[in-house]
Amino acid sequence: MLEDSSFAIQPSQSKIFAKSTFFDIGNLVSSQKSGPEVILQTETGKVIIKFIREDIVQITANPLGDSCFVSSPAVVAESQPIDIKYREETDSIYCHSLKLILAITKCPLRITILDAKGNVIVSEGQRGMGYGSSKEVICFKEMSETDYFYGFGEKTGYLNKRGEKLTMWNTDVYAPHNPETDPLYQSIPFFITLRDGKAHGVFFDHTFRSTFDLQSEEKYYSFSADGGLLNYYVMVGPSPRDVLEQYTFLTGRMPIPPKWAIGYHQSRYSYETEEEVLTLAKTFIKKEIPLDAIYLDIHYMDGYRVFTFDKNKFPNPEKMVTELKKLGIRIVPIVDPGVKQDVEYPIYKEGIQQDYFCKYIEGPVYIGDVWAGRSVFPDFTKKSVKEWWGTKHKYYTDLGIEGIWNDMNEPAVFNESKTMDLSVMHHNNGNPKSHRELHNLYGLLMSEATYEGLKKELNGLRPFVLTRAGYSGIQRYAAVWTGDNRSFWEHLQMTLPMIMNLGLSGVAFSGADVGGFAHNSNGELLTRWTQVGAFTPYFRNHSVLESVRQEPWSFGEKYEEIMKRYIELRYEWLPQLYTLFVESNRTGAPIMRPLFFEYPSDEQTYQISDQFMFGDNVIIAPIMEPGKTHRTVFLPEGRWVDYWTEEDYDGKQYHLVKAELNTLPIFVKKGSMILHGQKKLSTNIKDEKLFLHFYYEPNSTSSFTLYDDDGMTFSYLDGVYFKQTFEVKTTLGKIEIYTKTEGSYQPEWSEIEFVIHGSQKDFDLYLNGSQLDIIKEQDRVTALMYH
Ligand code: MIG
Repeated sequence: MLEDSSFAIQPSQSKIFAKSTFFDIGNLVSSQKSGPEVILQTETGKVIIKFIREDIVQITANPLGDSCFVSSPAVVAESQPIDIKYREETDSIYCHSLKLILAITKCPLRITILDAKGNVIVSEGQRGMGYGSSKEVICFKEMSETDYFYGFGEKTGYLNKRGEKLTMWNTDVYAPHNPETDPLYQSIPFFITLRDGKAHGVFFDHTFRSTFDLQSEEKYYSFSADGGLLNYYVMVGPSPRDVLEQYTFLTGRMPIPPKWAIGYHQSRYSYETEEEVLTLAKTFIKKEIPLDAIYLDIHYMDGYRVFTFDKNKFPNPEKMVTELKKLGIRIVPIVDPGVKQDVEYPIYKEGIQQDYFCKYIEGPVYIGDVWAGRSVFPDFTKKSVKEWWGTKHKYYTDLGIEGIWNDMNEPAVFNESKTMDLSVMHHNNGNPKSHRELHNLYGLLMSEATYEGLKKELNGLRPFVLTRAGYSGIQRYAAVWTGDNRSFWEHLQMTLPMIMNLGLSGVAFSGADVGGFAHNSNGELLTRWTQVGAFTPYFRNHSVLESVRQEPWSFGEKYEEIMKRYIELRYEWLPQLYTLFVESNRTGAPIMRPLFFEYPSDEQTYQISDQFMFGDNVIIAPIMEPGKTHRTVFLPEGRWVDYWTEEDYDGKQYHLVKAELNTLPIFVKKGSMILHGQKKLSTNIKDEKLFLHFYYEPNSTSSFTLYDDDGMTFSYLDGVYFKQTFEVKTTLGKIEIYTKTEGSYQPEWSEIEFVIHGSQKDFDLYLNGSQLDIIKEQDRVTALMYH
C-alpha cells in the first residue's frame, strides 16, 4: 500500500547508488584465425568472432573463462562458408568479410564494427565488455546523437526507444499496460539502430533476464544479462529492410498462414456454451458481417483440463465445428500449459508416468496454481515432451479444429513471482538448465510443439497458432497478440507502435485485442479500433469476463454499420494483405510498417507513432481520440491520393485531414498499385474477380507482384501457386502494362479489372504490347485482363 503513496518518495527512502563497478574482460593476450572464426584470448577470458554470412557477425564472450559456446533455439541459420581476411598489427587486429570490417584494439580489447565503406556501425569506445556490478554480463556500445532505436519486440510506449531501459522477462501483466510497464509477455532481445539514414541490427541472443539500457548514459548504451555468457550478432543493414532480412535469416520467417487466419475473428472470455457459439455465428450471418473464426476461452473445458470439452456446455463439439466450418467459420480453442493435478485425468497421469513435467533437480514435480487449481507444466525443453504435447492435439484436429490459442505460456502462475520457481531444473535434452536460464523460452517451445503437432495431424492443411508469450523466432510457429490491454483510447494509441516494433522484431503476424480486453469499451472507441484492426496483420475482437459486450453490434446500429463496413473492407483488401504476408514469408519484412522503414533518409518519419504503412505504398492515419474528426497526417516524398475522396496530396509535408467517425484516413502513393478482391462473408468464399487499382502518375514506372494459392495447404511449396508481376509505364498518352505469370496454381478468379485512378486525359492502354479496350463509366476508367 505504502509503495503506492507519496510515502514511496520520502527523502529517507532514496537510495544512494554506488558508482557501478565494471570488470573489464582485459587486454588481449593472443589471437588466432580459424576458418570463419577469430579466437581472442584475453587476460581473464575469451572471445570468439564468427562470420555467419558476409553481412552478419556473431560475437560470443566469456569474460572470466575459456568456454565460449552458446546457442539458443532462436537461431536456425546455418552459417555459410565464407572467406574472411585477417591481419594482425602491433596494437590491433583487422578481420573482414565482403560486407563487414572488425577493427580490434588489443589493450584494452575493444571491438569496432564497420561496414565495407568504413562507416562505424557499433563501437565500444572507452567501454567494452565484461561483468557489471551485480555480476551480470554486460556490453557497452557508443551511442551517437543521431541514433534512433526500434524493435525490442512487444513494448509499451512510443516507436523510438531511445531514453528507455527495457527488460526481457516474459511476464503475465493483467494490468496495467502503462508506458512504464515493462516487461510484458514477449522477449525479443533484438533492435535496429537507425543512424543518419542507415540501419543496422543487434541481436543479443540471451535467454536469461536481460536489460537494454538506452537511458543511463549520454554516450553509451548497454545490453546485459543476469547470467550466462555474452552472445550477440551484428547485422550490417544498411536499409531497415536489409536488417529484417538478416535477422530473419538467423531466426527464421513466418510460414504463410491459412487465409482464414487473416480474416476477422471474434472472441470473448468466454462464449460459454455451444448454443451461445452457434447463436453468435448466426447473428454474424444474419447481419452479414464477415467472420472467419470464433474463439473458445477457458470455459469450454471440463474443469479447465486442457484437451477436454465440458460435455454439458458443449454436448457435440464435432458437430458444432463441422456446421460452422460449412458457414466459413473456424473454431479456435484456448490451450494453456498448466495440466491439472488429477490422477484420473489421462494427460496428468501419462505425463507423470513418462516424466514429462517440469521438476526440481531433487526429484519432485513443480506444482503451481493456475485456472485448474494445482497444476503441473510440460517441460518443453525436452524433445519427447514437445512431440507428446503435439500429438495430443489430435484430440482437437479430430473434431475438425485447425487453430489453437496458447495463453499463459510465460508460463504464468498465480503467485508472487507470477511464474514458475526459478530453481526448477529443465531437462533441456540432457543438458539440464534452470528455469532462471530458460524461462524466456517456454512460450516459444510450447508454440513450436503446438504448431508441429497440428501440422502432423492436419494432413497438409496449414495450422494456425496464436500465442501470448514468445522469444526471438516465435514467428516460425505462431501469431502474437499483445495480451491484456484495456478499453482505453490510450491503449488504442499504443497498439500502433507496439505492433510496428513487433514487426521490426521479425514478428509480422501480430495484433491487439480490438476494442480492448479489460475495462468497458464503447461504441466510438470500438469503431475507431475496428478501423485500425482492419489493417493490423492479426484482427481479433476480444473482451474480458463481465465487461460490456463487445461484438460489432453491441453499441447500436450507428456504430454497427460503420464497423461492418470496415470488416468488409478487410476482406476487400485481403488479396493485398495476403501478398504482404507472402513478402514477409520470403524476406522477413513487416506487414504493418513504420514510415521510416520505407523512407529511412527522411528524419521526419523517425518518430511517427500514430500512422503506419500497410506495405510500401499505403499510409493509414487513424483517429485515436474521442470526439475527434480531424488530424494531421504526414505524407513522405512523392504524391499521394486519398483512398476515399481521390483527392491529391503533396508529400514531404503535413496535412490537416477530416475524418468523421465513418472514415479511416487512407492514402495511396501515386504511381503505385493496390490489389482488391470482392466483398465477402468469409475467406471460404472465393473471388471471381480481382481489382488492380493503379494510381496514375505521369511519366512513372510502377510494379506490383500478385501472389495467390489455395490459401489452405502447403502445396505452394511444390510450386502450386500463382504469381503475376505487373509493370506499368506511363508516358504521354500511353499506359503500358507488362505482365508475366509463374507457378502452376489455377486461381478461382479469371479476370482482373485494371482500375485507373486520377488520369483525366485520354490515353491508350497496352497489355504486353497489344492494345486493351478502355471502359469508361461515370468516373471509373477500367480495363479487363484475363489469365
Ligand atoms: O488472465 O483465458 O490474456 O486473453 O481471455 C486470464 C482467460 C487468462 C489471459 C488472456 C486473455 C484470456 C484470459 N487469460
